[in-house]
Amino acid sequence: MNMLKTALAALCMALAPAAAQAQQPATAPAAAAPAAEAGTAAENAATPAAADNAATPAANAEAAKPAFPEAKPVDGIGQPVNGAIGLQPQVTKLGGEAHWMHDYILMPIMTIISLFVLLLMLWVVARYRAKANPVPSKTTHNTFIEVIWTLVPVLILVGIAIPSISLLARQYKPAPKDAVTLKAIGNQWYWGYEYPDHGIELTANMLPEDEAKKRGEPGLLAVDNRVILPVGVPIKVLVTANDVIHSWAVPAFWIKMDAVPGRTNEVTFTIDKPGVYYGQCSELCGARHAYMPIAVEAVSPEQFAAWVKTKGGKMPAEKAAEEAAAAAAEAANAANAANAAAASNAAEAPAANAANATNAAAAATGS
Ligand SMILES: [Cu+2]
Repeated sequence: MNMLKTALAALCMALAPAAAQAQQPATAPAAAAPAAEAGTAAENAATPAAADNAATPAANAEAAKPAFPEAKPVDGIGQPVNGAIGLQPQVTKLGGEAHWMHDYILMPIMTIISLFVLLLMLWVVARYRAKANPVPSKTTHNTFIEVIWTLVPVLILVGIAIPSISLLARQYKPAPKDAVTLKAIGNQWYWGYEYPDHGIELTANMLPEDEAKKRGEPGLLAVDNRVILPVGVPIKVLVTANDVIHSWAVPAFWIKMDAVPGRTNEVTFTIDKPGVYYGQCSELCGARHAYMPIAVEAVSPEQFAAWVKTKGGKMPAEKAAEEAAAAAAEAANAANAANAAAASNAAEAPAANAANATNAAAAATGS
């Protein structure tokens, strides 16, 4: 009996680590994702080489090397700087306006009000202390001062609200029809991306510190698959999540949008300058919240089209042209079929007439 108990205990202990591992479902998709991505990368790398013989030197390189050369990030652009204060340089028009409003309207107003209140308090403390002012005034109301201290803050707030609300409204203006659509999907703990109009999907996992350093990228911000977007074209980002609330945020674009499971949030911006811009998940989403960075590389529209090709995707115009060609071919086939049917009908008609005549003759003879 004791032997049996010991054996059972040993078995339980042996199974325990396996059970513990089975309780971490989040590790599995995250680990599976890079593997799946590697498969896609290999396929994608194979496609252009097979498609046209005039392949770029990059496509001739081993499959592990990306077919699309990644740009090097520039220090102080699109990434934080040690010891810096203030906001990152903005590369979107609305970001530039918001940055200007922060620096030249909000900060001066805040500074003036804080200093004014501080000086007022210091003056009151000094001037009306018990020693300097032994017989305090019994005044309880002063209508003029009360009107001033109500009216002035109201005017300041209205003055801030007018440009602020108009800026906010422009930030949430729906994207134009020709916008490039990117879908960003938050997962514990990586970002998935889709380009629904181009037929591209990718996942972005953080690069290990040493690998990031090797590539000349900042640690904790570099990813294995960057999001590539064209400059000068409106971008529509649809943000959602698969598990918990995340947030897709890129400071250089002035963008921070919550990624909520079961809901799609939309945000629009136009990037003005090519470059590499980093961001991070900005909603506390779990143990590895700090390790799901965002890296966007903005390139010229021509380079973007080339990248779409290396990923096995198609530009919407190309897709539309192909669809139109297919529809035209189908219409031509239908027309051919109709002609053939008409021709065979025409051939059958005299025969039918002859048969009818024979029948009529037989009937006449019969009667
Ligand atoms: Cu997150």
